[in-house]
Amino acid sequence: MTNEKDKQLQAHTVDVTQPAPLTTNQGLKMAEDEFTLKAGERGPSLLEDFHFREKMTHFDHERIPERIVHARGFGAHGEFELYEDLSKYTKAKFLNDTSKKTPVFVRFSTVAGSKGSPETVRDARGFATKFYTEEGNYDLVGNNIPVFFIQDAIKFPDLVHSFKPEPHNEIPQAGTAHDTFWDFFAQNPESTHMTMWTMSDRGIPKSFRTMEGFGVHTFRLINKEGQSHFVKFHWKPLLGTHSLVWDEAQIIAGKNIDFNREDLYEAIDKGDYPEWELGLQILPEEDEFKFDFDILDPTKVWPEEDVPVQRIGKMTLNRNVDNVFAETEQVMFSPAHVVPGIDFSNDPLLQGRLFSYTDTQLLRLGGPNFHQIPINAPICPFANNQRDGLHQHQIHKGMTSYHNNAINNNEPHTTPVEEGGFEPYYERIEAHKVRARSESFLDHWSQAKMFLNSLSAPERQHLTDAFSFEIGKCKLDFVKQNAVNNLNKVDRKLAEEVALRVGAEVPTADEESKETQASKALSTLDTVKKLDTLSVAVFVTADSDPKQIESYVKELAANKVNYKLVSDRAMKLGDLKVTETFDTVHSTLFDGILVADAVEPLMPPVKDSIEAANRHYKTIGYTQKVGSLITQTAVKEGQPGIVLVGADLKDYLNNLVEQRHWARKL
Ligand code: HDE
Repeated sequence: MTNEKDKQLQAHTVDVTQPAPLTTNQGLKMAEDEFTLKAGERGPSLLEDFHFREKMTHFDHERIPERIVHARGFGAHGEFELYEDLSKYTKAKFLNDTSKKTPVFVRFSTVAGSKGSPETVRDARGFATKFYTEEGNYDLVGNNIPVFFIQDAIKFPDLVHSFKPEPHNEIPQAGTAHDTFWDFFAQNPESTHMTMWTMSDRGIPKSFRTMEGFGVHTFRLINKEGQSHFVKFHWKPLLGTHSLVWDEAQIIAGKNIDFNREDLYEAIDKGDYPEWELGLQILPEEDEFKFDFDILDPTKVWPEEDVPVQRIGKMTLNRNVDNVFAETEQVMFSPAHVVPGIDFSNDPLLQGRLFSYTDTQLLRLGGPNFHQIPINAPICPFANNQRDGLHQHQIHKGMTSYHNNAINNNEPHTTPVEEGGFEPYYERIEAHKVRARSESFLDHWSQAKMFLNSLSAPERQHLTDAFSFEIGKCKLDFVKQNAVNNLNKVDRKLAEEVALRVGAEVPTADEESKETQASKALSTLDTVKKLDTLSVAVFVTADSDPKQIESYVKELAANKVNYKLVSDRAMKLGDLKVTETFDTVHSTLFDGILVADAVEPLMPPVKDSIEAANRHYKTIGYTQKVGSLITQTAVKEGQPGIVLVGADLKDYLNNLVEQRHWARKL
């Protein structure tokens, strides 16, 4: 299936699998590409060698600056379909016509790490979507966390400097577990709410496919009559929201640094297309001041109980990129890319973002013509009087390149609003010029407490563990103390426990937020749970009965569960292929394990895989044959998710679908 964007990209695609003579960039066919031109076989190389110089110069310039944040990312193509006409709220055409599919490109990312960093670090994740609409590109440049660390864009460089590796030794890579971040946290307590999220399970998503996405800011929807509604955007994954556990995330960072991209790539490659529903929280203008927080404050959520999320469409990612550099690395997103019917609020963080994203591309993509790069180009025509610049690909024919010209009948012309021209929302502003924060932005702790109130017991335990790990990694005692003191303003018990674990004083003052509200939507305990695309490692030996193993894997496949056969060596088992070994994989890379056979005594990596699955609360199936071996490990028979498997996997699958068995006693 090809959509308009695919066709446009195909026009720029070179199929390097086809036979073709090797040429220079000038089209000269070369007879030799292995040796430089030399004076004699053992002699010095000659400057005349234009082929060598061209090849080496190109290679020397193959890298571009990585993104200052969100450097480590992975993308895919797809489409968006609308469930219902939203013209009541917005005139954006892609949100009015349910018969149309809008091509999209999505890039997921971690924030702090550099381009080659592991993917399972604790961090927020970027979730940036470009809709190629008939009215121009609309970018929803969001994260997997609905709030942000700061309230004003001018603090972004400070925030980023605090969480990036410390400048004197470039340690640590891709993480906030160090002094400068926790110093920022304590000195800038508006970061408290988002930090609760990053320390929760949301900071270590299992897969891009199992993350929610959020536009974070309040935006506006504008209809044909010019009426405005405030809106927050959500992406809801149809596979549910699932996370790793911290010990597992750390192991995967070593075992498979590409864990998340591989998962996305393989799912799309197999045709298991990931899907998200687009949700809107819509608020009439007159309700702007109805809440005990300011709706312009990006450190606040609109509780879903107060403003329900309406699911209005579905996005499906159905095509991997052909070339990661050309597409995923060169794509650029900007929250300033809107279409008529979508507009900005006065959120001071959003306002600053409207500048930063284009600015950064001038360096990263090398000049002002980055919109002409195929992945960035709109699918609708675009024309204006901008000219020249580095990497200009268009040949502008004609004399004029200025607006208000008579020579060319003042083309290109502007478009009246009624015919689809964009004009900003007609908002009345009357104010003094100030550098200040609104008083309505000052409560930094109530929603952090609401988040805590909303977590289930295991989620809360993970959060406490994460704070203890991260603050515990700080070297400066006063930084630890200040961080704990700030936590005390959220919740006394949390501050006490963390203080104890990191060696700080338990704060004496009772300053904790008195917020009692909880919001069910903030917990992931009752998320969607499906067997589809879960993965199982089936442990076998050379002596396994191929018929029995075949029947197991057939049952897994029939339930849409992915599996790999794992043994001490790669081999054939009847008609089955054992592709993985205990050298190449580990239980952390799967949702569950099924120990169909094992050799006594258990080899250390086998035992380690079984015990890791156990302490990561995963489903462990074992056959009668290996029952006695299981007791040689830390696994306790009869605990939740520890399943004795017979001829079929019914019971095993009923457990697997739960994904984690938090009630298991370790
Ligand atoms: Fe970004 N952000 N950001 N950000 N952001 C960038 O743009 C910035 C913020 C987000 O996959 C940069 O092209 C400022 C919030 C994503 O290419 C940069 C501020 C949210 C991505 C930039 C913010 C985001 C970026 C780096 C505060 C969630 C990756 C390279 C005012 C709603 C997009 C680039 C991709 C990338 C600036 C805050 C999400 C430097 C100044 C809030 C998903 O321009």
